[in-house]
Amino acid sequence: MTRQIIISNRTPGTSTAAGGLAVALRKVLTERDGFWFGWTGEFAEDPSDEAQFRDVGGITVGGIDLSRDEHHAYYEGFSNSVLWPAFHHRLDLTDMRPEFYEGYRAVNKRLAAALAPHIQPDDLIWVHDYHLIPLAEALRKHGINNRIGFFLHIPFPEIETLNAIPHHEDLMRAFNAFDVVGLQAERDVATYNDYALNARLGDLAPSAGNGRHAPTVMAFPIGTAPSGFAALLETEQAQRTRELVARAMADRNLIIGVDRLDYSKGLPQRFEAYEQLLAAHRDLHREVHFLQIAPPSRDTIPEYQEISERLDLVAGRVMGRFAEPDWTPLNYVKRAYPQAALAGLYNLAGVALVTPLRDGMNLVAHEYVACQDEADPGVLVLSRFAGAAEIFEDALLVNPHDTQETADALYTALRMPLAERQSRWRHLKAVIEDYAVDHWAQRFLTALANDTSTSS
Ligand code: GDG
Repeated sequence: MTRQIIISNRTPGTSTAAGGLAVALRKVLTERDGFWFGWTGEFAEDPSDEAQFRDVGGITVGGIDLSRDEHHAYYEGFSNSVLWPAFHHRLDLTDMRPEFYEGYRAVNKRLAAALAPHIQPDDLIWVHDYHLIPLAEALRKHGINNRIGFFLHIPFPEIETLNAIPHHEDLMRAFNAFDVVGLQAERDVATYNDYALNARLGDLAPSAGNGRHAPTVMAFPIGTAPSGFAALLETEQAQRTRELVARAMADRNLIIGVDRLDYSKGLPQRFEAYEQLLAAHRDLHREVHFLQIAPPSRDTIPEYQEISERLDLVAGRVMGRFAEPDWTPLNYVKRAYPQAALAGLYNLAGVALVTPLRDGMNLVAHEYVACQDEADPGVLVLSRFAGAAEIFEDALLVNPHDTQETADALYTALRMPLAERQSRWRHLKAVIEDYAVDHWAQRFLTALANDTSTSS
């Protein structure tokens, strides 16, 4: 029987909050034999190359520990100080130290060496995200000829930006060792193909001698688990959160934002757009409230501390300018909330502001749609630069750099008649169901299983 192997930087731990992605991938593993593999999440001074396997809630999870130096170069370094900013159009925030790429390659090589002995000839291998681009190439060196797929959760960069990444040809050549490369959006596939053509990636492909062809590159837009969110809305936690916040809000209309505190999410611009809205529309004072939930993320990296401080300043300015003793226009919390509490808040909010400067997909947009009631649905204001914009035609699409445009869309959303809200929401609801995360997993795995680009 074909087994399924899933590989990602972090593996699910016993305490991992069950996000849609984790749930969908776990489901894949409960339906077939196989295991999940990656970094254990543990540090060791002199880590062993032997993979450790254990049972985590009924699925098998394997991995290796890393040394702190390895982790620094591979994770904070090349993955999150080069690839993440560059792939999100922020070359100015990169830190391109040569040892980062070496460390990144070395960790991928160690993961491959630890994994290779556990692979059987019919196993399907699915690798996730930018931390692991060289993994298939490293596995091939161990004689692994299995079908290997890759899914990139973040956007694919513009060509000129990609060209500015040291070793970009070496990195891009590593894609050729996969059979299927899945990207979030058609825009990403178009850029990948352009790069491949311009850089003559075909020429960079490992020679025909090893019998491999260029990978199949396709868009597989990821989604959420709409029925999971519907079920969360029924929980006591969701209902209690909704009630408490509704009471505090009186009859004000809630605008919500939920984002990891990351510079790609456009939070300062979003706060400025809200500031412009309040400056232009006195009629909205005391009538609206903006709640931004922004759990800290990767806060050992200086650029993440900077965005956090910048946001404190903008939030303080908006408060100082517009707050009244009996009205706070803005509530900004740097903390994570349980998913059920989020569901309750999504349900209460009349508008979701999802305005990243660039985003692979953006699952918050899907989650917000999943949590609306047909009788009184809210409006989604969405960045054109999120992958989600390709599938959510019925959102109000904005350029998040243009804070005036965002402020105008916000006003339109707050004043939108019920019939239009319902009609837009019905279309959006159909879209999130179409792209539900388990369909996404099935589509990818079907493409991987049927792929014929590997001649054996
Ligand atoms: C990457 C890509 C792509 C947020 N705050 C809390 C919380 N969250 C959850 C949300 C949502 C997830 O985190 C964020 O997902 P996004 O898709 O918005 O963004 P990234 O984290 O950047 O994800 C992105 C995604 O991968 C999947 O491929 O869509 O483009 O960048 O699920 O709900 N969850 C809880 N408490 C919080 O306070 N429980």
